[in-house]
Amino acid sequence: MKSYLYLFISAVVLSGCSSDKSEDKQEEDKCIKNTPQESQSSSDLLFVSDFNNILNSEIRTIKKSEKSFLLSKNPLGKVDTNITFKRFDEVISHSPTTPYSWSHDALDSQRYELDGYVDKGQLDGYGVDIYIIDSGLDTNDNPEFQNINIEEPLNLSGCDTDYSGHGTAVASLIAGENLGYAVNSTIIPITFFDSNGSGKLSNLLKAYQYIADKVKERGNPAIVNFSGGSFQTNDILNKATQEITKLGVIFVAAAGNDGSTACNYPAGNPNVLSVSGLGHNGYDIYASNDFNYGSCVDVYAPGKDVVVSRQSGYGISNGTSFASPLVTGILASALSANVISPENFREVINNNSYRFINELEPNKNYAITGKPENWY
Ligand SMILES: [Ca+2]
Repeated sequence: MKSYLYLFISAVVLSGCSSDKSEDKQEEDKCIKNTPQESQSSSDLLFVSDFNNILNSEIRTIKKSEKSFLLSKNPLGKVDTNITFKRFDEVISHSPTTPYSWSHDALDSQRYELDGYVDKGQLDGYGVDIYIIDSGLDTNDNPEFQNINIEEPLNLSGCDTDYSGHGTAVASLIAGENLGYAVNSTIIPITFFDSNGSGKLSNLLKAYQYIADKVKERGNPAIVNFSGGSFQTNDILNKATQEITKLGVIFVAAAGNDGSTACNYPAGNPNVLSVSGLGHNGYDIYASNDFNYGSCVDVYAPGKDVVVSRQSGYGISNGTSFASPLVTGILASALSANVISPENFREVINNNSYRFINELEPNKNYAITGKPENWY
């Protein structure tokens, strides 16, 4: 089934994440002043018996005498839950230069050829829960989300809508009617980033706890997408990230837009599939020096000039923020069809994706394609 993307993005409307500085300031204040709701933690806590105690203090010293799951394996000193995580996007100020999204055009080819057509295949992610930790999801008057399945959203930022548009853009690449690869998956939005595009570790851990509880409760195959990160990490974040993936959850995160080999977290955690961005035509990995590369990257996907949903229309954005959800949507579709499992997905990606050879890491870096053999 082929569709020509020009047809559904002919009325491209570009708007940045922020249209008015003074309004942004008000929005930012409103989001930050609101007290985040408490974790929905049940008695079946994933992490520690005193997990909420950790969350309730920004910096807390855990005494060795305290019994906790984490402490038993990872003695902790000060837990800085004030670490700040940023979203990995760059707002593009120019209008689209192509009538269709090169990202989707490239992804239906095993070697990233651009033929002007988009084939998203037959799979749709049905039965898979996708947790999107981001800035929220605004579906109002948005043609991409008329039929989206949304359940059990969680708001940790206090923002009453997706002011930046980042989460909405990310969601469109996962489950948008035209832009998404998992249109029949169930989206569980977790509003984490405030209108300034940042969020604290304390809230990220709450998001993790919520995901853990819901995964156990719902019993569905699950994927997490986090298009953000921090250079800082600590034992509790590393352990919590690992615990999420131990539940059989595929965790996908953006590698970062620093143009370096440095690790952002949680992408840098070995349990997380770290996604970086490709430039135009798929070959130009380092074209803009924007995207991270090297050993902290597991897979590449289009991240430059990606058409995304912006408010009620479309726009173009850059960033590993957008490479990550492309991978998430494709993996959700493959997971739905039992083409991959949480145990073998890395191997399947390795064996089926287009491999880039470069001087830094021969035979290591590869790019996911939306249509590897036998995927659909
Ligand atoms: Ca194509």
